[in-house]
Amino acid sequence: SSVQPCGVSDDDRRPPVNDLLEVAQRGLGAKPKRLPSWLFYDERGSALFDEICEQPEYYLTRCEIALMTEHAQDIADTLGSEVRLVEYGSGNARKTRMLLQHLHAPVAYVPVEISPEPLRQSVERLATEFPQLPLQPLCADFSKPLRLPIPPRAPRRTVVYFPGSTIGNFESREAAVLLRKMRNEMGDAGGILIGVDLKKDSAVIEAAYNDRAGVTARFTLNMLTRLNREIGSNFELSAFAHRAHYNPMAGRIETHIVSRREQQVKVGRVSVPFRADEAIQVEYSCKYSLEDFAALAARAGLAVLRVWTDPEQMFSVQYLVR
Ligand code: AVJ
Repeated sequence: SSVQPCGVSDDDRRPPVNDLLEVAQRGLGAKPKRLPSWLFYDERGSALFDEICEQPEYYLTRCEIALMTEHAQDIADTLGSEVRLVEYGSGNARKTRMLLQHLHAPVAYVPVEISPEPLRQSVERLATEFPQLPLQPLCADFSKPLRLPIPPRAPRRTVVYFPGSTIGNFESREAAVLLRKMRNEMGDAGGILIGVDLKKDSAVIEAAYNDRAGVTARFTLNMLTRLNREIGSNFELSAFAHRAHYNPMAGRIETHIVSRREQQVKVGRVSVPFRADEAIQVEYSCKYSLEDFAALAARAGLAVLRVWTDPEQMFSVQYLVR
């Protein structure tokens, strides 16, 4: 229910103003300590995430790209012609190009991304690849109310594209709230095309978040590097560790930054005490069965119209409508 004050930024391509110091102090003052996962995605964090996607253990991206490749035509036909595509958390927009290549007479593409540099780069590349397609980038936090740009002509429908199983980063209550927000933005005739990671052997899931090359560990700890740079905190990187465990009861990976010893960290004027082995909770990655996800969609007033999945049911791409 937080309403964005109007006129905060005249230029919607600029990143939203977030008081990082306040966010960090609030999270580190909570019990247990936690920091929001969107803090991962500064420029280096976004690059590290791209590197995670190339790790052999991180099956999500490979599975989703395979699904998008195999079913591109069917998906485009399901979305129909003259679509305005709004992508939440577009990053490098790799899967999007596969979709855009097959869409019938798309009206506009609106990438919504909190990290300005990846947004700028992906728009630059898409502009050369799709010279006919109006691009309307929006640098914003997609969990806040969005002011979508006015489309160049009236679309037949607005489709929100939310790939990558990013929905998994939200606990079920927030996930339902976010889906309902998308439902409002897409309007009566619209739809949501969403990537959803599925429940499977927990060893396979855990390996995906503990790659051998240690890229995920670097990605996790980069959050502290970012805070040190942007708010002048003094986290000592070697005194913290990455930890990701699958919680089978909750059906999710729970990622923590763990203090290797008792220590104090300066965060602005505040000195934050850590016990040895004390953890900061930084990310959930929820996994769903197809039934679980249909129930979640229903809570948001949405129905699952189509599901595309692989024979092993590793991952799914789903189309939701009112
Ligand atoms: C981009 C949120 C889908 O949770 O799998 C990857 C982020 N974190 N490895 C995920 C992530 C650690 C990723 N999402």
